Amino acid sequence: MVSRTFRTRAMAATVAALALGLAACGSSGSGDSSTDAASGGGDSGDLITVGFSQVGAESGWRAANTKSIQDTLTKDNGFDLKFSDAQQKQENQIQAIRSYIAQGVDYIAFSPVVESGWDAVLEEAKQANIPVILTDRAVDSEDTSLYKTFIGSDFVEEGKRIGEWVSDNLGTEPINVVELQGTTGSAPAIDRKQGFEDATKGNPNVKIIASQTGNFTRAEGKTVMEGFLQAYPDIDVVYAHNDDMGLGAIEAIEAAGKVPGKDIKIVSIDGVKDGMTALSEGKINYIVECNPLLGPDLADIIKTLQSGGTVEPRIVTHDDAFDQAAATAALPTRQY
Ligand code: GZL
Repeated sequence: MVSRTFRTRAMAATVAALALGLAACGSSGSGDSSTDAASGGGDSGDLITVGFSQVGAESGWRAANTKSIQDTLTKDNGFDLKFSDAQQKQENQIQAIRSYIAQGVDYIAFSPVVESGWDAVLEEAKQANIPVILTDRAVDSEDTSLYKTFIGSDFVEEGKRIGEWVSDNLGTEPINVVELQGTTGSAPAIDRKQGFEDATKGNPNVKIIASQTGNFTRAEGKTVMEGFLQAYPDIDVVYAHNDDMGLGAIEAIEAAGKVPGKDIKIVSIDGVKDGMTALSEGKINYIVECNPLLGPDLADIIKTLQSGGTVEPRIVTHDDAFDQAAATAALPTRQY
């Protein structure tokens, strides 16, 4: 399948070749008025300075996403990466973005911990002529000129795929579902909930009896699941918005003397190694992947813009889905 990402890469390669040609003629390849390249930007010589504000280190997915970005935006690849961890606090991300603006970086990229509250700081970046790239999560700003592109998965689709599998495979009889939501106000939490509801609303057998945030962490997923087990004696399915909360739910279910994957089915999203291992062991029943390896695409996007090219406003990364057999087959070669 030729993903949009592949198309971006092909376009970047073409534009980069053109830029090299122009450079050979003594031009910096600055391109036309559509160029978003901010000249200079710090004391990094020919390196492209990029300020990246990461959500935090809350999950296995986030660790893989951070590694992909740090392994790709290296000096050898032409980048000077300034990286910050916001510990899942929006105020820390806003502070980091303002710091990057003050440093005069060439580009700012970030994964917004929540959808709202970004217009002011993104307007400051725009006034400073620093292009912004959204990775992983979206913002709800009406003004799409505040950022160059949003690259990440389609979270509504992920929730729908989970809901369709639950409806088709478990919803043949009445089932009580408890939902471990991601971080309140975050795009993945909002959209994964919506997608699941859209996919299951036509099946009267599927009933969501409780829904609460576990903030995408294993510990909080376990705590919330312990509460659910206390409050609801007849839980059939756990819908976890990410593997880490699903793994926390496994701990709670086992502590309650029940068998995860059998007494209580679990479905989740991400496809990180620990989640896929639990799936291959039958403790989780189905996983929809959310590809965290966004580093190469981010590098392609920046190089395309730096060479005077333009990129699509929305780049959707490809996600696969796994049952137990598929997880067992995929594990030996998984990159994360
Ligand atoms: C999704 C990403 C989510 C993951 C979680 O793209 O933002 O945040 O699903 C992570 O594991 O914490």
